[in-house]
Amino acid sequence: MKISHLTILALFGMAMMSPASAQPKKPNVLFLIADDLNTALSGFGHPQCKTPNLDRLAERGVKFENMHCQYPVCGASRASIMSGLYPYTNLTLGNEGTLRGSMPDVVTLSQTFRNNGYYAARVSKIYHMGIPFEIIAGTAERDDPLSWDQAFNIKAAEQNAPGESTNWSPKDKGSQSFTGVIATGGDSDHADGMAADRAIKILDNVNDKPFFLAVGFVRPHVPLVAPKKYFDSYDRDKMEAPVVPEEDLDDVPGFIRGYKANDTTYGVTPELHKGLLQAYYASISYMDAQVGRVLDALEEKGLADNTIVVFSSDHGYLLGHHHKFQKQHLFEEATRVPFIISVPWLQDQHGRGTKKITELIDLYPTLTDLANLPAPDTLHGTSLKPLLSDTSSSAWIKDLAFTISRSGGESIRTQDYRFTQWGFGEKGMELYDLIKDPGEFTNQATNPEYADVVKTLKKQLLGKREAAGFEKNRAAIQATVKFRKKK
Ligand SMILES: [Ca+2]
Repeated sequence: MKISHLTILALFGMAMMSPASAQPKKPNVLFLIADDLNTALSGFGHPQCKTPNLDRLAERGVKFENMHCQYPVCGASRASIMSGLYPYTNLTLGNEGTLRGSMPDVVTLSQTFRNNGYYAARVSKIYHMGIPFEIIAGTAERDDPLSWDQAFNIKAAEQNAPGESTNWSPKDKGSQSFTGVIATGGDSDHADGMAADRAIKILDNVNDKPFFLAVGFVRPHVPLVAPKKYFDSYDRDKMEAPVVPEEDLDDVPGFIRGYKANDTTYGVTPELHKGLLQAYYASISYMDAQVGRVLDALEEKGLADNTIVVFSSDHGYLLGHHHKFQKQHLFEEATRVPFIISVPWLQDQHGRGTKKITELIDLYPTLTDLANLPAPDTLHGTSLKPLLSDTSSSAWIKDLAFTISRSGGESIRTQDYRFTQWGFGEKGMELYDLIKDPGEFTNQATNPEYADVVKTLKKQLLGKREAAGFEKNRAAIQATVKFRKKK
């Protein structure tokens, strides 16, 4: 049969007109997660921190600007993401133990992909790893082997890397202090560069089998180690600390008031604060550059059009907000995380953001939905897919995010309020009116004008924790939660 020039031209024309990428039958997944990263991304409106590569990803994806973790500490949050379950059900309540140890039959996110013909691989920290110890040792003791076909640990010097080291929080002399290292050497001489190298090597070797590749970056978790050029991109003197009313903590329940407070735990002066922020942002920019290297590799290998890319963090982080630092708090800066999902064949909303309330447990059903895989019917989350096609979709009905923490802390975040209780309701409450007080500075829990709001939100919180598995597992939960000892 003779094919005419016209036919060829017509076929060529059709190929040119077809969308840049059609929905692949078995899309790949690249899941990137940073450690202890709050929403300090330039693409999320941060005025000082620079994240050009994540911003580039956001331009070809959707930003979730009201995404909250389920527990603002590494181990519990990661177990929640990977199981798709609230911590009250998966019983990973902190950094102790393993997900599989508390739920032997759990089918994790990547395990579902494995069970459906995917190659699943882990690079560095996906489940909890103690940082810096486990990077120095090259281990991942709380990993879940059933989640992966292959797993690669990273071994780096961390705070022992050569360079100029400073502890910006002199009252904390331990491994979780804000120690920054202006490191000598290049990207690949330190942990996140090594993780990117490994991820790129894996992408070099993927064959026809679809993949689920999870890459865990450990910055900006302390120690804040990054090559010098990333420190040089920030002028230390110009770093701006959060503006916090002096009396902010006066109305916080006494039970939790001093927890990780600057004056008792860190000793960060205004001058030291600038150095601390420079080190945190330098670590983010270093991590961001490694994300960029992996994204470039995806493009170069022709995999970008059929790979879903997700970027997030395990929880937020306080940097002097509320005169406190780090994690396990139940303020917005600790529960909220950056979240970007790029689906190449769903392009209409690319570059947009959504302020709809979403939770990290929504990731699991989203990815199985996008890949057309069967998900366990026990998952607690909801597929975000409607928001990927319409960022203001009325089909999205989730109206609160549920986050728990140490000391029986339980918090719900609605569009208008945050309501928190401590000691499972016995150690005080906080209510913040986010419309009038987005900084969460004035606790309205005992203000009579808000009595009805407290009543409604308390009822919602109790309903949510019941749905999350509280009553069923009450004894186990209360045994695991350590109350802060009164001094
Ligand atoms: Ca306050």
